Amino acid sequence: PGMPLSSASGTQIEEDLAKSGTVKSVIPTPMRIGFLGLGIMGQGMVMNLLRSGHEVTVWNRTAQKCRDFVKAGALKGNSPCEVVQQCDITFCCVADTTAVKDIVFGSQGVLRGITGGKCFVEMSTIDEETVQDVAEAIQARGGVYLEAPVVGSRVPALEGQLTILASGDRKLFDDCFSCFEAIGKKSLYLGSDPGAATRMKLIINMVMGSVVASLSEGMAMAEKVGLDLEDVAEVLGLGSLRCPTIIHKSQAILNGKYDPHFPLQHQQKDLRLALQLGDKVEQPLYIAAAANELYKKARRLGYGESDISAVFRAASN
Ligand code: NA7
Repeated sequence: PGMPLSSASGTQIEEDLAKSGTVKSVIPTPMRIGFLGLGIMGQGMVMNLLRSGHEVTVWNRTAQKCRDFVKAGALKGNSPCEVVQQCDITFCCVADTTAVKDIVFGSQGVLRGITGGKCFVEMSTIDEETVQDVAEAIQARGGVYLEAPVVGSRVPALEGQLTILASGDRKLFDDCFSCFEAIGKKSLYLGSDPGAATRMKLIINMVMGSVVASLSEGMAMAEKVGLDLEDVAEVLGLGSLRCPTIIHKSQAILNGKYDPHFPLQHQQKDLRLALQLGDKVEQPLYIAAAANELYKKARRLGYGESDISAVFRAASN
């Protein structure tokens, strides 16, 4: 527990981790853990799994992103299939539905490695239908399925402060205990139904998207009517709107610094998926629908890979 990273350290992600100063005492499961996807979220999660003493085998489509993790003690798999074969529990956290389908159903994909009892945990935020397809395909081969999308962006991922929303196999949820302890501050089991955690995640991110879109419009209008954005940010921070999202995103807008904590294109994807879900159950979503248009415009302006706070550029355009 609390195992230090290897002496071959000194990577950017380890410097970030060192700054975070969070040390948890976790008793790591002896099960072999696989992790597919070393994007912004995967990087923080894998480092925290390693730091707490888990044995982790990583794979990422762009293989050079594995390098820092191998230096920090991870093993490297050559394909999703190989990772699943070598591990007891394999987590997957990648961009979107297309990425998940490639990784699960592809020729060297997860499914090819699934045999009786192998466990797969889907952490990407994707649509409900794909979640069902993946769950059924894994189970049809005798595998065990859990979905566990997380709430939180780059910094909570680095600090092991994510909120884990899980649904699917209960025993697998319990077996993930030490992993969830390492990456999160709280994990919730929302039932055995694949899709429940995804629905929760989409609602949470829908609210987030609307809040940040509204902040952007406010800041854009403030600029137009001749107010100092620094004053606006200060006033926002003094009242009941004082929360991490409003504070951090208003600072990002103020400084014009949009390095991605939560990529804007993922926020727009989540709004799109939430709108689809609303469509299915005839829930009107006026605010989210309008916010979605603003994020779409921001993507068109070239801010897809920037932080969601860059939606300000669409509002002020
Ligand atoms: P990032 O930082 O945009 O990273 C995306 C990851 O997904 C990255 O590892 C990509 O690999 C991978 N990816 C994207 N497309 C594919 C395909 N087609 N096949 C395999 N791998 C792919 O995302 P975040 O870490 O911020 O977010 C991950 C999820 O959590 C997402 O659903 C969010 O909404 C929540 P690459 O390095 O580009 O080769």
